[in-house]
Amino acid sequence: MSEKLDRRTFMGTALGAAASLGAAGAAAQAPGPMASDMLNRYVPTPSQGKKPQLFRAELDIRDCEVEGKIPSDLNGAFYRTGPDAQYPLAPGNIPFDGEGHVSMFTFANGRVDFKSRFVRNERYVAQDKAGKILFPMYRNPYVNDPSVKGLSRGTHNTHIIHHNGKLLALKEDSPPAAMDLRTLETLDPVYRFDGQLQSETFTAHPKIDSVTGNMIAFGYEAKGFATDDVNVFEYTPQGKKVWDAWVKVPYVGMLHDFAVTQNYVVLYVIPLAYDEAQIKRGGIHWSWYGGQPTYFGFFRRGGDGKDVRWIKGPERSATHVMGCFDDGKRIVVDVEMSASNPFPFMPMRDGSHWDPVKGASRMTRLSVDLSKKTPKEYGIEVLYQNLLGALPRIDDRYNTVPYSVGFLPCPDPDPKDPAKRPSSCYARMDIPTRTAQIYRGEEDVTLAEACFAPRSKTAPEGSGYLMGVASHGKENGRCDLVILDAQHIDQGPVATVKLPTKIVGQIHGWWVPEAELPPKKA
Ligand code: V55
Ligand code: FE
Repeated sequence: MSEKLDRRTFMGTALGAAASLGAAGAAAQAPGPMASDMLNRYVPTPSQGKKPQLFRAELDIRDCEVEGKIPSDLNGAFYRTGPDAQYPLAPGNIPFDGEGHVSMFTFANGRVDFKSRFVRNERYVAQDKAGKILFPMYRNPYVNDPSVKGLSRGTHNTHIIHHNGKLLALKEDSPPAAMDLRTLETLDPVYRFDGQLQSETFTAHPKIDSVTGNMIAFGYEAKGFATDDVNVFEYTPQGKKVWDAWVKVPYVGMLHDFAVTQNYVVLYVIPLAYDEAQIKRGGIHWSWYGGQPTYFGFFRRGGDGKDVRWIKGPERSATHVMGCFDDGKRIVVDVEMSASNPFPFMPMRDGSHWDPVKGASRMTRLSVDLSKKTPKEYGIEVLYQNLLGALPRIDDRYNTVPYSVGFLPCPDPDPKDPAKRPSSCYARMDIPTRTAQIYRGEEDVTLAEACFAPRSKTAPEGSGYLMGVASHGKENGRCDLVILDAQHIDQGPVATVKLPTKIVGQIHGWWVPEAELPPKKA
């Protein structure tokens, strides 16, 4: 590895700049073939050698500057969230522990307003009062300041969704926080669905059923810290719980996302697992257990979970599900998959160095043959060899059913000058044909996860707009929101919302059409 790419430099940058997490970054400062492998996920934009600074600016910008024209059929709000450390992270802590800061672009009749607010959850409020960090280590309750006993540790920095008239801000170690869809005011810092939520945790990746509109979600470590219990549940759009089931996992690994088809729920256990010795040393919750197996677990929706079958597989990581379905013969789950630990800031348990090649993800199809009574293995097929990247999205109307279109932030799969920093791109994947259309971002730009907004409720799959935040490395991270015609992303933006500043870095985003938003307050 070259000087510039050594682990310490890389980690230093990665740990410091939680405010600017993106899908590409630090590694990209260094040219060469390795750069594109590392240009993969949640790596901050280059801090250009400067000491990382806190961000924390809550913003209101009315009638943003726009280049091009906002399409007349794009009305609603694009929400996004990410970690924005309230106080400097404690030594050894990781950027995933920054406090959740939610932002929102509201589109109405060609006009765009921007607003951002921290989630005023119990942790934020307590730390604000104390003027310091009280939860110093990612998911390690033993090092908390004694004053926070009984408070929720949730940062709500990972995802936001609309459910039953509320914006739910999510972190997988805690119940959601409920926010006002228009003002981003925190309405309930520990939202338990009017007492219906039994699990102590709630995933950052609920799914909306493509047929019923119900929300299916789960919590892992559901009976408390480091427990092997998972609770899966389903709520109507009006917030009534209609189903839940409990299962036990083979070991306590990170269950960041899951798959829900019309008939099945799939949990995929990866060896980024609970590390008790590390916790006792005051470290973070997880480390990567090299050589340990994965488990693909599936069970019927609507059942009691007792039918769960766990299929053992090779060492792999899979964090996000792109799409999934079952067709009676197979369960198919498309995921971002890497050979080993995808996160440079998650420790390797054996003390080895993080490997950027083994940590690079590709969209990969996992499948299980349902005709076999006890399937002994699950299939693994890489869908796109040449696209590296994480944070895939689809047209969310196809969450639980067969789908064909995916979107992925990725480094240029076909760079003109391989010695230069590859540009940050979006791919629109046509999955049945294994082809992709590419949008190449401007030079020196890092593109965050994209979000799809359908042209209308009944528009065909993938017909609408793809939007994502582009941060300009040479302008101190100043951001634009790029809006592309989702069917012709290679033609470049139809409109670009120009912000005067950088904004909080994004993990995930969510589109809410105008018809689902409450009336605007005066
Ligand atoms: C992820 C993000 C998190 C986390 C666990 O893949 C997994 C993402 C932003 O926080 O706590
Ligand atoms: Fe995620």
